[in-house]
Amino acid sequence: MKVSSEIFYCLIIGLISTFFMGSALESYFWERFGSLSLKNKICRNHLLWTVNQTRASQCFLKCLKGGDGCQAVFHNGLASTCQGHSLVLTQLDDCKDEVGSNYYQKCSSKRKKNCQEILCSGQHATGIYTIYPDDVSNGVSVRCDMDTDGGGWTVFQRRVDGSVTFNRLWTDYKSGFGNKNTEYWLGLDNMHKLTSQGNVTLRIDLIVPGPPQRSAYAVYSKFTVGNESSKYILTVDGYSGNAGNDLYQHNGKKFSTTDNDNDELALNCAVEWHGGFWFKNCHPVNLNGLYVSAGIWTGIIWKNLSGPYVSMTYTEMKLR
Ligand SMILES: [Ca+2]
Repeated sequence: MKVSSEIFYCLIIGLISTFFMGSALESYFWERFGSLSLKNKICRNHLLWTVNQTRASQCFLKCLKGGDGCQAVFHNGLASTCQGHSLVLTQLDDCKDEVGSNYYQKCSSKRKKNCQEILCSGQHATGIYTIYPDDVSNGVSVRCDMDTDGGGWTVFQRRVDGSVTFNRLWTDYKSGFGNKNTEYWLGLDNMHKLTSQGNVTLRIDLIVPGPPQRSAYAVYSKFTVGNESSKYILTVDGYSGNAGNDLYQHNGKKFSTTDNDNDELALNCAVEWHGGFWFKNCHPVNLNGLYVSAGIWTGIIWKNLSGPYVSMTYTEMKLR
């Protein structure tokens, strides 16, 4: 009964929204948010308005018609309340229990640009999906992390077992390489497309070998990768996490590979440290170094966690 009512909402709201949105020619459906436990919760994050409304379909319509940036709603049929929110919630900040409340986000029926939109379409399993980073490109196969902090993360760098070499030339880093099921690099051109439309968060998950083995993460609320003529310049800011803010020292740096030296060292950092990265005069962070190297600074380095000697055994860099 629950499923059929959601399909009903999908069809009806799709038709109604096409009617009301007119020239936009875009329809929407509504996805009950699955990855976070927001059932029987209500949250104040990004709250736009609250109205009395018994029916979920009317609550969706108010959000669609408002022209106020409404992206998601909390609806409580028991309490007859409808709240519009300007952003899709991904963290359980400022939330409290409220029996009968459900959270829904507005999902576009267009081609999915990233893993957040894949998640919104109701696909909640971590795995390999096809996304369309802009209107002109063909589909790109990517790994989506649907588990970490609400999911919807487009993974663009992954090291797990050393099966793929990251000591590669400019054209490989530009276009991407590796295997999405094990280790891969999505490619700088795609990373530029995925970050050039603003409001992108970077997350990095790491495992530091033991004993005892431990995990750590860093989040940057601002993240962009420039285009090729800027040498894919890196912008990161707004750190949070427990790994340390080491990557901020790479903010504003150009990408370098063994055959394309754009760093601030007389030598080429990519040659010295065996992989492409946004080097300055080398690195507190080098996640494309040699897998589990025993050398000094040659491994997969996050200085605050590893110092120069310890190489991470697992990395994922992802955006949302
Ligand atoms: Ca240099």
